[in-house]
Amino acid sequence: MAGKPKLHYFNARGRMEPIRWLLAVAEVEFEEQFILSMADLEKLREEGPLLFQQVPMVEIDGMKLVQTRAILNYIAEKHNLCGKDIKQRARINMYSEGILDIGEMIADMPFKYPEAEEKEKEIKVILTKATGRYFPVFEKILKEHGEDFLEGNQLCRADVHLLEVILATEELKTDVLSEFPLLTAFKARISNIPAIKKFLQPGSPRKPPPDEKTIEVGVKMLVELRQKAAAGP
Ligand code: GSN
Repeated sequence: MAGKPKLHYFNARGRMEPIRWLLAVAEVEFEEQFILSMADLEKLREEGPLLFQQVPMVEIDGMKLVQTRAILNYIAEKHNLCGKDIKQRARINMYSEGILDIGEMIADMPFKYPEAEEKEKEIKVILTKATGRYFPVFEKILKEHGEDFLEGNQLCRADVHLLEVILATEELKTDVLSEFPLLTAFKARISNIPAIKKFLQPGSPRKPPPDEKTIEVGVKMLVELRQKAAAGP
């Protein structure tokens, strides 16, 4: 039997967090090897498994996978989280891609905009996009078909990604769902699925929002990465 998947990333949410969520929903236990310094990242790069010199990287089923969305696709397909036919899958992929786009904005924000003023501006941009562009789409979908899940009346990856982003957006503004009654009910319903309920409890592998120290280390690494990238391939 294959061992547990091993996740290589920083000790933070970032691009690995949706991967943690999907594995948790599929009830797959995993290990994490945290990258705590530039030296850790350099070591991993020298060892060769980072196809594009980037993380996340996940060791799973004898493969060393990179590219967040490719990793998510593999886990979702393996665990039947992407619908029953190619048309359902197409819609689930559309929803997932949109949700991941705003999710990445939220994950990047503390590191890309560490200064208070810039950060506040970016939070406003994110909240405007969440409530003006993304949430209305999903409120409408739920209203039109009247079902419990976004697609095919069963749990799919897009439901999981959407709950993750709703919770992350609420961390920026607690009443962000106030105009979205169906999303409010969706949040309660999906949060109550046993594997998700467990993942939302303290002590699970779910990461908290980055604290000051994590942001400081992350920003420093980003500066070093940019300098290295400018110096050569
Ligand atoms: O989604 C993906 O896996 C890729 N399209 C992007 C991965 C990425 O940008 N990884 C960063 C760290 S995670 N934070 O944003 C990374 O490894 N940057 C180093 C570099 O040289 O690009």
